[in-house]
Amino acid sequence: MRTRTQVGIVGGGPAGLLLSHLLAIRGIDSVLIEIRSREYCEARQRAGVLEDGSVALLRSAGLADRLDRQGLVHGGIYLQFDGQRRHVDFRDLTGGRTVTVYAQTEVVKDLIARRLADGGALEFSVTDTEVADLDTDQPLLRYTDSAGNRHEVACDAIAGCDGFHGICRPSIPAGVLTTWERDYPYAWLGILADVAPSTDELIYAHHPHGFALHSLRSLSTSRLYLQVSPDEDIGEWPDERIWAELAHRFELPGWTLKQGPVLDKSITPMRSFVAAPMRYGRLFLAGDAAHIVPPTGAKGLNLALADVAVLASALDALLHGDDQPAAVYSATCLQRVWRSTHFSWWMTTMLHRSPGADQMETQLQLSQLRYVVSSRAAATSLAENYTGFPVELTVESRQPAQGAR
Ligand code: RFL
Ligand code: PHB
Repeated sequence: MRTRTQVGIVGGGPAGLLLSHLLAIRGIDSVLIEIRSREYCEARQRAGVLEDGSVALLRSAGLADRLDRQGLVHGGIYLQFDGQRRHVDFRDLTGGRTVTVYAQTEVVKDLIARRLADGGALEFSVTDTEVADLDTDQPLLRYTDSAGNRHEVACDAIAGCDGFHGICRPSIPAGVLTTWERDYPYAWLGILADVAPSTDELIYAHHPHGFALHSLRSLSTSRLYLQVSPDEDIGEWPDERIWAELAHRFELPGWTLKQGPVLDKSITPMRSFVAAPMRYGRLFLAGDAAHIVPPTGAKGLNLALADVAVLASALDALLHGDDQPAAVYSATCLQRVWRSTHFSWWMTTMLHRSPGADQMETQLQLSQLRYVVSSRAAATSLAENYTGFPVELTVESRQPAQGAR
């Protein structure tokens, strides 16, 4: 089956879904394809923290009704180390900036519901995705739908929003991309638990046994993480062992960790990765397809949303004959990407214990943590990076140009 659209979007994660909406409000057609089922995408446990700028972006795109009702605004985090738990007050340090705890699963549900309500073309459970003719004005997107029909969609541009393991980045000819990569010698074991959080704001804990994070999903659901080895067998971690280790790493006199049924359990490797440029011909990469950060800085989802805010404007201009914003798309995004890559690396290396770490490494980490909680300048730097930088969004809709469809 041969069809046509303006923008072919590969991947139905936050980047691809938001892009399809931002294009639609500009009057631009898209077809979005996703290898997983809708149910799988809506249940996949991932991020939980939205920067101020991401919330403003979703709000200005008309997507924040439920986020504004159910999101939990947090004005800081706790850093725990050396037997103390210290608050970093974002509001005070940044002139009122905050983050919002609202799960990626909820962002994805809101985006899918809105695209379907608006008649958007979303195809779940596709197979054999291919992109071709990327260096022409008419790149092709091919896939097989869930009923087994093969499709070829002629596009004006393709957005590769298919995550780190997708097919878009590998479709770029060898030699075009420069990549930078760092694997960390640890992973996170994450649980979702049916229990009220034991804290009012997130706790990032440095501990001789390794890092631990207490996050949350709602006032009745907690999300907790433990640093483990990258080759850890999850079978070795029955719920009781997880709770005991969490209680140990968060231990503080007069404070107890509430425990409850574990609803989900998984291990995530930690990696920093950047590929540049984020464009080849008429293929534009966005989100995890182009870059990965370790989750310690809570940046991955926010970067994905910021990329597509820039991309939507760039594609709008491109389809109306103005190449300039598309020409600077990659450079514009990479500034934010590298800032978040550095911040995530910094948070990660300050808080995790490297296997075989010596006393020198531990003392350097503890000195840095003491500095962050005692110097207003150092705390402000953490707060400014954590709450994030503004995302530019120009949602002026244009009339489709002659022949643009
Ligand atoms: P996604 O979400 O990976 O979506 C890509 C989609 O593409 C599909 N796909 C394909 N579709 C069609 N054809 C193909 N050939 C395809 N190949 C793949 C996939 O099925 C998938 O649906 O990428 P996107 O949209 O760029 O979004 C990125 C975010 O998901 C990611 O950066 C964050 O989850 C990272 N992250 C966090 N980010 C934050 O901003 N704050 C956090 O608090 C935070 N915590 C986390 C995190 C990631 C974690 N894990 C599991 C990696 C915590 C964890 C534990
Ligand atoms: C989460 O809630 O999943 C979460 C929060 C903060 C992080 C990473 C993950 O830094």
